[in-house]
Amino acid sequence: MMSSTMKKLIFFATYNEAGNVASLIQGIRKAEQNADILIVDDSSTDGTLEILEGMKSEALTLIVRPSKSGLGSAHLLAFKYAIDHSYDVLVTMDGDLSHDPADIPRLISGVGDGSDFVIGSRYAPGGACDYTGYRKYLSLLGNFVARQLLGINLHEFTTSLRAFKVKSLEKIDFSTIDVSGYSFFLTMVVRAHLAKFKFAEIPIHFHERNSGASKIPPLEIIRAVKQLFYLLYVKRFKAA
Ligand SMILES: Nc1nc2c(ncn2[C@@H]2O[C@H](COP(=O)(O)OP(=O)(O)OP(=O)(O)O)[C@@H](O)[C@H]2O)c(=O)[nH]1
Ligand SMILES: [Mg+2]
Repeated sequence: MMSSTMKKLIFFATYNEAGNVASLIQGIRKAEQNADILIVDDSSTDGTLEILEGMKSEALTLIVRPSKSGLGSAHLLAFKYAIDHSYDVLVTMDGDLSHDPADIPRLISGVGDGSDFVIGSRYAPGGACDYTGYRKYLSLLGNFVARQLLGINLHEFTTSLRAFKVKSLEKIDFSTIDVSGYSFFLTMVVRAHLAKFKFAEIPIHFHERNSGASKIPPLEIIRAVKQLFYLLYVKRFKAA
């Protein structure tokens, strides 16, 4: 399908991103004039909501949940919203300007060219990640180990900058996906692999969050390792 005729939805989740959302929305509007935007905010307390309310338009939908309910469940809500509103393509990203909205058209083209799942990849040739210190090595190692253990030929499993063909998302049974942690992004790759999705990796440059604080709980890494072994079991012994 031609990128220009597709009905497009760009999604990101926010929790206390007051320093980032206005430029992010402007960046998305500049990169994709004909796309709708969906934001799921979990009752931010730093003024994010007031900024979002001020930027609302027919093309920008804001869903506010009553309390912080996790990133995975926010992404799942976006999948369902895209399916229910008959979008052709869904782009997901972070709300802290780590992902460059200028990359969106390249991701959407990947879906236009026939992929079901296009991954914005820091570790594919040509990609880059601005993490420093232990986070740099943790992220590199995590993605390397996932590739080796799972035997899925991708370089990036964990970042949220992705484009989906919405029709293909309908094939996944979301009721059996654990959305409680950040390993949701890894889980989605494995489930899409089992559902025989066609993948594409597009190199991206991942920036440090622009402003505000990280929401990853430090214990998340242990949960992610646990989930990786669980997924290994799922991949070996179960069908999608
Ligand atoms: N609605 C909602 N958004 C969340 C929640 N947790 C994180 N987010 C948003 O999800 C995006 C990614 O979260 P981050 O804390 O930046 O996670 P990260 O990018 O892996 O970590 P950093 O590199 O430290 O920024 C950001 O836009 C957050 O505001 C949540 O529970 N609910
Ligand atoms: Mg971030």
